[in-house]
Order: sequence, then structure tokens, then C-alpha cells
Amino acid sequence: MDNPTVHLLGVASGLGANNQDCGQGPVVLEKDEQFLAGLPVHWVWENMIYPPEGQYSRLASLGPIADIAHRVAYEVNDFVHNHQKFAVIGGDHSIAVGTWSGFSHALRKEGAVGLIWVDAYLDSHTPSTTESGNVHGMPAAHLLGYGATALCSVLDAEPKIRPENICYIGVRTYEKGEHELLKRLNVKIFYMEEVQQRGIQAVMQDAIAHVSKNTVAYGISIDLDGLDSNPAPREADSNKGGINSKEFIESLALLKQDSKMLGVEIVEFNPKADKDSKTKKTIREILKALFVVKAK
Ligand SMILES: [Mn+2]
Repeated sequence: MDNPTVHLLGVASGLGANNQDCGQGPVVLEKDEQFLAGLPVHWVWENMIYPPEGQYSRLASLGPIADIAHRVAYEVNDFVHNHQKFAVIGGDHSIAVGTWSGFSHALRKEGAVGLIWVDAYLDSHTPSTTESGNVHGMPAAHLLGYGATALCSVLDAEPKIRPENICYIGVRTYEKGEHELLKRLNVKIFYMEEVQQRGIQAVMQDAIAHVSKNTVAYGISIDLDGLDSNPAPREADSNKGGINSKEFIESLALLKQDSKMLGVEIVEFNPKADKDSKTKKTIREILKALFVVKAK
């Protein structure tokens, strides 16, 4: 198999986060000529998606975030229709509403889609259960069809992911309301404890089986908060206890071999906090692990 062309879609929005610096993440990566240098894959940066003008935060950002979600969803819908491999680069995790709405919408006639959600958090609040008001704590609930109508009805009014077709990896922090929703829906969660006990390789294998079971395709959403290499976790000042980045990247070989895996999203890269470029290197390694089929 030859190396594919991979379409990179930068979404330069931090509107869903408390610290909005992650909105600069894809802008910094696109400008950095060294970022993907030497990888034997044809990378194409699509037009960067920027948030609407103005200052927005917490629940006041729902409207602008819905606007971004529509634009992202159109792009991803096109990638899938054209059988193009894609990577959406954030930005905060609220952009996931757009990515996976577009993905689900594109394949709806063929069947349901699956999603692996790698994260320290559950991101499954609704506007009525959220404690912080930050929308990056809510995308998964909206993809499941719960929460604000504007974020539940991107491209179509149907729920985008069925509860049995999503699973989490690496969760180690959550709040009551979001946890209750997922428990009620019987969503599969591989907590960090299980990753430590069984190893990420075994957990990833189970996750792939889970999201493949009743679906025609699946994707993976990676919140860098979930990994131990990220120096800029959401609230805390350290990210101890995350998934070992090196082992995580090795486990991605399982997805590369799988023709049902169509795309990735990588979010919450804050270039200002990435002083030694550790996270930037992690993003490069993730893309390499998922898309470089063979070395030149
Ligand atoms: Mn997240």
C-alpha cells in the first residue's frame, strides 16, 4: 500500500476553553516548516478555520462554537465523501462537535460510525450540568444527542454517535453530571486505572473491537490532556498519571492497519506552554504512526 495524501484541517479556536491559547495551536504548526519535514507522506493544509470576531467565553460561546462546528463539519463531510484521509488539528475539544458530525453525516446512509475518545476527562456535560461553563467539557454529550440544540443539529438533527459505538480511553477526572449521563447510556469507559493495569496496547485493541462492532467506519479523537507528555493540561499544573505517550503512539499501529479507521482529531495543543516542543513532537509522532504506511 502506498502512503496516502493526508488532509490537515486546522481549527484555530480556543473559545470552548478557559485558557484560549490553544486556538493558536494549528497556526503555529502550519507555519513550522520542520513540523512534518521528512515524513514520506503528502500533507495538505486546508484553509484554516478561525472563530467569528469578538470575545466569547463559557456559555456565551455556544453560538460561535456552533458556527465553527458547521464549517468544520462541511469540510470533514467532504473528506469522507471523497475517500480522503484527514486530521483535524485544534483548537480546544469543542471542535469535536464539527469533526464527528461531519463524519457521521457523510456515512449515515451506509450505517453508524464509531469513535475512540482519548482524554483525561469525559467532556460529556450539557449546558445544564456543566460546572465550569466551558464548552470543551461538552462535545461528547452533544454528539450523543444531549444538550444545546445548536450543537446537536449540525448538518442534520439526528444524534451523531450511538452510545454503544463510542468508547473512552484514559479517563481519570470527571464530574457527577457528565458521568451520570454516560452511565445511564451505558457508554464504555476504559479508565486510566485499567490502562495502567492492562497496558495501552491491550486496551486499544479492545477499543477498536468496541467501535468496530456495529459500525461502517470509525475515527479517533485525541485530547492531548490524556497523555503524559503534555505540559499544559486543562486546569492542573502537572499532567502526572496520563497515558505514557511513547506506548500510546506505538498502540496506534493497530489503527493504521485498519481500513475502517478513517480519520483523527488532535486537540488542546497550547504552543505557549510547549516550551521544549515536547507536545509538538508528540503530535508529529501521532500523525506519523497513523498515516505513514512505509518509509521511503
Ligand atoms: Mn477533551
